[in-house]
Amino acid sequence: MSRRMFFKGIVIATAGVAAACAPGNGPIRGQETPQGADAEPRPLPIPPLYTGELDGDTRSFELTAQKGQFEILPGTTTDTWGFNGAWLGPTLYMRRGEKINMTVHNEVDEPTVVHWHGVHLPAAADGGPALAFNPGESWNPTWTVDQPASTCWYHPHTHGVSALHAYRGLAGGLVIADEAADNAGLPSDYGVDDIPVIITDAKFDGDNLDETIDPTYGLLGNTPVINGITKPFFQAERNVVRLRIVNGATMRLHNLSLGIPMHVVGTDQGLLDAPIEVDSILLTPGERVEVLVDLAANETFTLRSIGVPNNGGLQEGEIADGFGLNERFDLLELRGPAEVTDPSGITVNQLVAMDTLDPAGAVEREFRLNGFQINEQSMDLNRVDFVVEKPGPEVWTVTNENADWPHNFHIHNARFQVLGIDGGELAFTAGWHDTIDIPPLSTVKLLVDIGFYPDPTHAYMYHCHMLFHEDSGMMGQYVVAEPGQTVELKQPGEHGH
Ligand SMILES: [Cu+2]
Repeated sequence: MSRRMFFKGIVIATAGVAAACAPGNGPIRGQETPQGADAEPRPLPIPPLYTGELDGDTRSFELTAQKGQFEILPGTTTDTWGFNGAWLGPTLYMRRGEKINMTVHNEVDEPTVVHWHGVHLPAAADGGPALAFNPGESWNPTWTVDQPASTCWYHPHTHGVSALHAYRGLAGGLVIADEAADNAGLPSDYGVDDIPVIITDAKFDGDNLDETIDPTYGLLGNTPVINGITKPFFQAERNVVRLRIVNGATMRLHNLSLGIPMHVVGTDQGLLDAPIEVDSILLTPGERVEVLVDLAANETFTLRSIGVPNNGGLQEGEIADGFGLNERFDLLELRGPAEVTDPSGITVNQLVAMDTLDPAGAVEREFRLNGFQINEQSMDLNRVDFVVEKPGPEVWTVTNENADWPHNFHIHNARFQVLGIDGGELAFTAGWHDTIDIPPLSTVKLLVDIGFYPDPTHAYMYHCHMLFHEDSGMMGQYVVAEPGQTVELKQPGEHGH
């Protein structure tokens, strides 16, 4: 089932990138050129599909965070981090109902931890910052898969350095499958017509990753990287192809277009009831989307980042440029098959029966995002912001109080639907999400479904997923406990790695 494409590096001299940095003063990155843009396209690497070891209904995985070297740019060897390899990680495959036995080894030289982004699971397995573990140690989280089929992903969550660890390459896809999705009639031949597209970015200092964190914009790479390399192409064998797109960039918002209609079949938290046709779709950091595309034979299509409309709602165009909202990139060339394999094109009408939730009687909570804080507070590993004491829906109202900063919002161990937005616009709100754009000066109302795994000793996070904001304190934590349970968080070092 698994298939890996190998490629040969092509040595091309890369054009130097003008350093437009004015320290402390917010460089304007809008004019920078991605490195490797002049190189010949290389075949898209497909991360190996890792199905683990299945024993009865228990699926076991082993991941090692390690250091390596990788040719992100053709002809340039760059020091990187990866899971089970030099850079990025395998695509984990698991099915609803299975017990997961995960072992993670830390072979990098800093404490790290892995968060299973989008997965509903006990807090002790969630991979929040309190669970970071040291080099040479291992961590063994376990859980039972109990959520609809979806495209999730995994990345580090070590407090203060989440962005840096993800940027160095610690990120991978995670596919949850179930029977309803098996029967939805979607392309599902991994690497053939079911293609992971993990978007990250990089900037380079000589051969190596430039890890300079800008005080305004964070780690915003000027060079888009798809499944680990710059400027890839994918040669399709079939004309109808499913793309599972992950925005794994630490700070960059991507408004994606292919020049032909894309049929959205799934969002962060699973499949829609029916496809929705779009010309473009905005993915903020952490978000995923599954789309079907119909590639005409012998034609070439380019997945592009076409810039966020209307400066993403920011008041100042110059600041929007600094956040890269007006930059355009060619991300991935999709080459149609030699001949049409599915002459009727995209024919899927009905996908799954999407879960619904009644907001009646929901607990209400309010979150105000401002600077690097939520509700005037910075992340504190010792503070529990609230306790969820009963299963059932909650209504969360999330406001971006900044006129000139983009933010988004991610909730661990949860899925939500968008009930509405005031003071801004969200182009696509259908389906279940776990991460959503909160445009400047807007208030987004969410109907939240939290996984109920009571444990008064471990917390779940909610935060802005622009990772520089999260690392700088824009994060809070909640605990799920039975009513009356005494909440007392275990401290780092008490987790028994
Ligand atoms: Cu933010």
